[in-house]
Amino acid sequence: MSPAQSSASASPAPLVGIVMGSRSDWETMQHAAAKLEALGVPHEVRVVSAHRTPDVLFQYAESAAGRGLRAIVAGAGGAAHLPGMLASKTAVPVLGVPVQSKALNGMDSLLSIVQMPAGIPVATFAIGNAGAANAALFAAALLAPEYPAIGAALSAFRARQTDEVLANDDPRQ
Ligand code: RP5
Repeated sequence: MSPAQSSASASPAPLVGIVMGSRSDWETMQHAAAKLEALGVPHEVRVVSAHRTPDVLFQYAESAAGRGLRAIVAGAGGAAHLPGMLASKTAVPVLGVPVQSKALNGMDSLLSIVQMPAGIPVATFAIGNAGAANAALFAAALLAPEYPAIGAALSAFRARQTDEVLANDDPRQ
């Protein structure tokens, strides 16, 4: 599934924006899109680069609240400025996903995203696929009080997850 296909299937009225610094981040960020899709959370997916398309970044952040976005899941790798720059231009909560970089295994991404100065918060998740998935689950949790169907889908997901562990609790089998 490409970012464009995921975006098309999410219409109308996205509540969550998934953005990433490069198409190469999609391998990681598709795990966020898959979780939102599974929970029935309307979302959109875009490539927005802090370094290569800074004007698009500003436009995206400045229009986010007005377009109804309630959270932005932002993934980037290396000198990962995207989540912090988005957060500096919008009050919509930004959930940062450090993409696992080739050179430094994502430690550069993690530190770039997590070490925000006081005043502009970015909620930072784990490096890589787990972080992408958890950022989506967190966005769903933010929406759950206002959207009962999302809350119910989230509860069902967690119950299934628990049941799967309980049903397979002998690692030798
Ligand atoms: C960052 O640079 C992107 O978020 C990506 O993780 C990294 C490498 O980008 P590409 O060179 O693969 O486009 O801005």
